[in-house]
Amino acid sequence: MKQNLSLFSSVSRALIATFLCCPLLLAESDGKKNVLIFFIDDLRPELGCYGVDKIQSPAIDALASEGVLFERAYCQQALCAPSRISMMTGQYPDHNGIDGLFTPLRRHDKEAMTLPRYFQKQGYFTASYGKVYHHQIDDKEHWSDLPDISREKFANPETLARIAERVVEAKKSGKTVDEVRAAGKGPAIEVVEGPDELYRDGKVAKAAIESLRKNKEKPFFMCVGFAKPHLPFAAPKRYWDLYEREQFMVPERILPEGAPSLGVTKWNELRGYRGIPAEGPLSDELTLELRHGYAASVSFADAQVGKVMAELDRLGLREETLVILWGDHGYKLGEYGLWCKHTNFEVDTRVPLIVSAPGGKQGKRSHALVEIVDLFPTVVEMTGGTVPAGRDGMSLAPVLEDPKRKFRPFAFMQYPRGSQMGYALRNERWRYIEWIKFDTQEVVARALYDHQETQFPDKNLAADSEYSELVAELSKQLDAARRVKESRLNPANK
Ligand SMILES: [Ca+2]
Repeated sequence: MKQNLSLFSSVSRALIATFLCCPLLLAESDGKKNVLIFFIDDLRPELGCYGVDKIQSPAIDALASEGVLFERAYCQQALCAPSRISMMTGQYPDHNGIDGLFTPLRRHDKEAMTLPRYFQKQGYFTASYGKVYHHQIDDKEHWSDLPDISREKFANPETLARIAERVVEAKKSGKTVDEVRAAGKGPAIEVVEGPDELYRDGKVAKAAIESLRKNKEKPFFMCVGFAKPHLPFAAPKRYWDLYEREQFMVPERILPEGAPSLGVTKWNELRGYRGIPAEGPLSDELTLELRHGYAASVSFADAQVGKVMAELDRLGLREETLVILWGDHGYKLGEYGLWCKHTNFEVDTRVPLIVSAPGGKQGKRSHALVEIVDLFPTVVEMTGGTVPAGRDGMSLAPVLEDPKRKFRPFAFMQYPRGSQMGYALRNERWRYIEWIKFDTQEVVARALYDHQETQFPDKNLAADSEYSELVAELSKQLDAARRVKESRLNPANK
């Protein structure tokens, strides 16, 4: 069957589209379709295919030209672990119970249904390469292949030696675990000449390619996670050389007027790296260097996607493989004077998402509001399966068949801070956020941002009497949305 299909894949895509008007039909006639999902860490939806020409992302652009690009996809929480677990379970963080970085899924819930577990049950070869779950051991019993690929963040031997010295020194002087970890952080950027395999992502691409060759006869569910453009912005020099420093701008560094303090961070993630001041704003020079490094890291990750996709094509597997690429959350690069993620702002929660289904729509864009929890039912439905009960997401298949159609009335997301949970709703125009105390369920802060014209509105309108009716209506909708089964704020769970 696979051999026949590899011949089939050489036929022009136009012909294929004529034969197969509906992607779901292919799943039914074809038995088990493969699934390949790229997880890209901290990737903003700023790529060539998202209309940002200065970013060089030819491989992801090519994938977008072979599928449907979602302009308005939102993660469930702007943090690696909960975002990825919500994707893998198809459940909101309040439902699966994980809204922090330090809880592996299976330690929390041995019975949870996840995509790898589902596909293992369907007889698939299930494989995880690189940063897929935040905790690599998650779901280890449900992966057929889970190699331990080096997690080294730097390639320069001098940098590695200095880090090792600092760690030894910190341990000797009796520092705490956190202090030792802090001592082990290196610079925020690195430029080294050499092959991609100097870095983890290059090794991950290689492992995925070798696995495709080895396992091409089996139906596979393969997750390939690239750790760039996550900090440190470390990539081979040729990716830095794709850009001139002068191409980058220093963004407006002013918080929206009236933004609640709960809604912002001190971006300690970046501050922990060498060369970054412990407090206060970054200089223009450092801002531009980091923005350059982020772009270089995006192009580096993009090149790894390209290598895996080229192998998929070369092996003749493209026409029987559903390919998805998504980013686990957005990212601030100095906008609002802030860095990294960890908020409910638009820039932190809007993510890149591309779904390329064999026989499906090519080069289309959807403006439908969709959520990352929607991927679980989408992948199951597109491979001809039955979606297990208890998912919060909805299959995107109708949008994939008609990219012009609407989907959700709003996207829903959350972020915890101290003794509050911040819940956010994003509809066609507005972003509405409530910070609610866990114990009393009191709303302690609200924000309303108008995104009609911009991704970076400059004012919180929640207290403006002109918008009181709108705030009341959005508050009602948000309240209904957060009353999922296991919500800590759902009175039924008290
Ligand atoms: Ca991340």
